[in-house]
Amino acid sequence: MRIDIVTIFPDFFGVLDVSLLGRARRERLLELGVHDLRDWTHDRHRTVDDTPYGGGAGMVMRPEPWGEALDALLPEGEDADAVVVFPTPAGVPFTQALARELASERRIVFACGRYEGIDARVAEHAATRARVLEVSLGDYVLNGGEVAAMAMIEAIGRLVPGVVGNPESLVEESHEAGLLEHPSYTKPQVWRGHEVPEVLRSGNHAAIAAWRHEQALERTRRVRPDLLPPEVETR
Ligand code: JBH
Repeated sequence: MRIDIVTIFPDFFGVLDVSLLGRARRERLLELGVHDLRDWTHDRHRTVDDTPYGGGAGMVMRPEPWGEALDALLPEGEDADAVVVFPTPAGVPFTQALARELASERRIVFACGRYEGIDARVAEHAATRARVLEVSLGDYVLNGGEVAAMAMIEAIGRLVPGVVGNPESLVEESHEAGLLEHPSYTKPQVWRGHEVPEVLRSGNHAAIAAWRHEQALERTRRVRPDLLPPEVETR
C-alpha cells in the first residue's frame, strides 16, 4: 500500500519512522510519502489560508495549493482507484470497520487541513479524480487533521498483511469482536497485595474463555453500552 500525506506540518509525521510502522516502511510493506503543502504555493509568504466568505472566526485553507498538490500526487487519468481522505470533525466517524476497508486499498492520500477546514471545492474537485472520504477521528477538538491522520494510518497500517507479526493478535482485540477487551495479567502472581484471578491459573481453557467473555461483556455494559445490540425484551 502507498500512503501520501499532504500537510503544513510534515515534521509531525516523523513518528512514522518508529516502532511497527517504521519496520513496515523499511520492509516496503508500507510506502509513505509526506509532502509540505507550501511547496505548492507561489507567493513570497507561501500563503495557504485566507478569510472565510460569509464572515466568521478563523481562516480557511485556499483551494489553489491543494489543487496543485492533488494534481501532482494523482495525475489525471492515473490512480483512478485512489482514495483521498480528508480528516475533519465534520466527517463520518472513523471505526475499526473503516480501518479494515481502507487497509485493502492500494493508494490513499491524506489531506490534512486545519480545524476550520479547507475550501469545500477541494473535496468536490478531488471527487472527480478519486473516491473521497471525509472522516472524523472523534467528537473533540483538534487543531488540524495531522494527529487524526496519524491515528488512522496506524489503525490502517497494522491491518496490512505482514505488518503485525502474529495475525492472531489482530482478531482477539477490542472492537474486532464488537466488545471491549477483557483484562490481562502477567507475573508475579501477587503484586502489592493484588492477586491474579484464580481462574487464569487453573489451566481450564474453557473456563478461562468463559471468564474472559464475561469480563468483556461486563466492561462493555458498564463503559460502552452503545456498542451492544439493543436489549431484547424477555418475560
Ligand atoms: C479532524 O477527526 C477530527 N476530530 C476532531 N477534530 C479534528 C480536527 C481536524 C481534523 C478532526
